[in-house]
Amino acid sequence: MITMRFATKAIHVGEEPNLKPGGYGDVVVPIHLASTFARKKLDEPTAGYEYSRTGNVTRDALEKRLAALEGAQYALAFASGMAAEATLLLSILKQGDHVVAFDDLYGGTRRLFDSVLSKFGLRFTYVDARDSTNVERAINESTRLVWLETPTNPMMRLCDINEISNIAREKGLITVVDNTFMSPYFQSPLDLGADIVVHSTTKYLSGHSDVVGGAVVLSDTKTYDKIKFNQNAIGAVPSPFDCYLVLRGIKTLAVRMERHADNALKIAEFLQSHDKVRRVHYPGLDDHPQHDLAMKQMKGFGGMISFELDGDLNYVKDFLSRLKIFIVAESLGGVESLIEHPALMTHASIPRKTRESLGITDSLIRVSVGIEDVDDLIEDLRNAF
Ligand code: P1T
Repeated sequence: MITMRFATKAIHVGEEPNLKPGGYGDVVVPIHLASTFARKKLDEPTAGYEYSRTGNVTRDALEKRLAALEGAQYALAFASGMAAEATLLLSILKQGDHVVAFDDLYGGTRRLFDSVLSKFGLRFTYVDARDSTNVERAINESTRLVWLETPTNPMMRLCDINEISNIAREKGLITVVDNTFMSPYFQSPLDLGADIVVHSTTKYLSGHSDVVGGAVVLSDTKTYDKIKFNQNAIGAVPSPFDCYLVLRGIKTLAVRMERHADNALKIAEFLQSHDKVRRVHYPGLDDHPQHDLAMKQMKGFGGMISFELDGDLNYVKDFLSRLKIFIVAESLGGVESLIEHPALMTHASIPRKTRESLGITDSLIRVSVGIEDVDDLIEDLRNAF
């Protein structure tokens, strides 16, 4: 077997042409639409698949590729990032279990924890995980899991995956990292010591804002078996067409991520120099308080920036309405540049007080920098100021 580097795996793993007798040598995996699979005789097994909720050819190809990119044994694909998160936690936790989580998380993740899973007896404590000792101090005898996002959505804060995974492992806890913002191209949490990675494949992995999906990636067989059981039992699986779209998007992940990051650094520097901007949060800037950690644990700084405008909500609204290329919309990671207002959009479900204590004020804006010509993007921002 030839050793493949990242960009090669992103194109080939899971999609090897079948040149065995009966195979057609497809260069692109077929969108395998069958919901069910025939058996010759009741007591004879099927040819490998029974029912597409349980397993599907196109989904298998995607799961193989996702596992390869994160350097893992297994991946499980889901109908959304939230479906991946919910199925994961329902699979490995039980009533009374306690989770320590980074306080600055995607609003939907906090909503899942606080408004859904807490009703089933799971308990959550949020800490500022920029300081690993805050995580350590929050662990109690019921804690089973540590949940991290790094960089966080939307404040672009980092936590030390290796340091926190070591603390967790010593206490027998599982560490989960939501790697959506970096994608496997720029960050490899499992290599840094984490146990499980989750993704919203809606974002950089698919890359074109045309599909919603999620994934759980890991190497421990026992844990995989539990999640696999619940992937089928709960059933929040992606359609074969959605799997195809994510597989197709992943092929260009390496080149897209490079361009996202190049553009983002230039835009972050432009924003930093503008007198209508109070602060820019981008881990690639020298003055990001955790720039050194970013250099240590990430292979690039990604395409996400947040910044504080020097003005009130009305100025923010006017600024957004004057943009011509940036599209005002939730989500991120697509080829087109998106811009949004976390307090009124992605993080609106978090109570105002909590939001503001995290820094998600009315003047905070989040940008997902696309791969357009960066000079056009900068001109668009300049005109809108
Ligand atoms: O949207 P969905 O595919 O269900 O993924 C949820 C999710 C999980 N984790 C992170 C870090 C995310 O950013 C998201 C979704 N985020 C947005 C829609 C957003 O605009 O931030």
